[in-house]
Amino acid sequence: MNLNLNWYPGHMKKTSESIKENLKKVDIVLELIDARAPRASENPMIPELIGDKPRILIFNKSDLADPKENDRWIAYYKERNISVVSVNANSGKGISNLLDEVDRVMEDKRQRDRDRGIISNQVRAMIIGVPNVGKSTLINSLANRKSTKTGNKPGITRTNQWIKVEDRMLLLDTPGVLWPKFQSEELALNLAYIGSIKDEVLPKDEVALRLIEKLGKKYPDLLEERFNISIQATPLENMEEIARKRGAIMRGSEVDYSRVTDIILDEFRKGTIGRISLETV
Ligand SMILES: Nc1nc2c(ncn2[C@@H]2O[C@H](COP(=O)(O)OP(=O)(O)OP(=O)(O)O)[C@@H](O)[C@H]2O)c(=O)[nH]1
Ligand SMILES: [Mg+2]
Repeated sequence: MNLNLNWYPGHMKKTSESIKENLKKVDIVLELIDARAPRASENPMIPELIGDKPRILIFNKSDLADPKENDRWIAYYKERNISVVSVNANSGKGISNLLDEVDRVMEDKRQRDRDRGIISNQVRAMIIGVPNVGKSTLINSLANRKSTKTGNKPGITRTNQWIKVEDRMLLLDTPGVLWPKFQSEELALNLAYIGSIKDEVLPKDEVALRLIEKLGKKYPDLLEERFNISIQATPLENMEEIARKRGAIMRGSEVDYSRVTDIILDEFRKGTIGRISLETV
């Protein structure tokens, strides 16, 4: 498939450059990754960019991920002494754990501040992550009000914005950022499945076909159950079977590939096919 691996819109390049600038203004980095695809959604440039600034890795959309795989990933990062929490920014599940973790990670700096006579307990945190991962939703959840715009497609947040959470936190919402080169086609596809890459720049029907191929191998039972099909020999046959079951058929009984593509991507992204992890430890 001809998925453009070097796709890199201008506003995202700018954002990536501004990460460095923003870092000077904050105490801590909260990096959101998608629990369904932690490897694809972690920005490989961040460790280098942030230097010794503390970072917490936040597994968001954990409600959509396979719980067993999610636990394995969390354990994997903890074993490597990487600070990590699992949340659902929509419902607020895990938010209190996140606040505890922020306190824990910030304790050293607070002590140093107190020693120097500074008594502010305010934490300035920068929220980063790939487009559509839930950054603005998490901020609204932390602030307990709708302070930033959210939406179920990438590219909603356009500029940086500070949001105050009582007196305890100052959060910097940032536009989602992708990196200049995806490490592999598989990881790029995972970003496409979870909705971090604008559909308009994707060969959408091929992406849906590859998703069906992947789910047919990893989660055949979920596919069969959701679409009321029996797994066929090829992904294309599965896709066509789904189209027939859902009435995505044009005049002359031809499969409407564009409609079945939308059904597959939409239902995967909403989690209606089931709780699915695209990557294993
Ligand atoms: N199921 C589920 N959906 C979530 C969760 N967090 C966010 N969402 C949904 O994901 C979509 C994107 O959320 P946003 O908060 O706009 O994402 P963002 O990272 O700010 O996106 P950009 O500003 O475009 O970079 C919205 O439809 C949210 O409702 C979550 O934990 N679980
Ligand atoms: Mg946003």
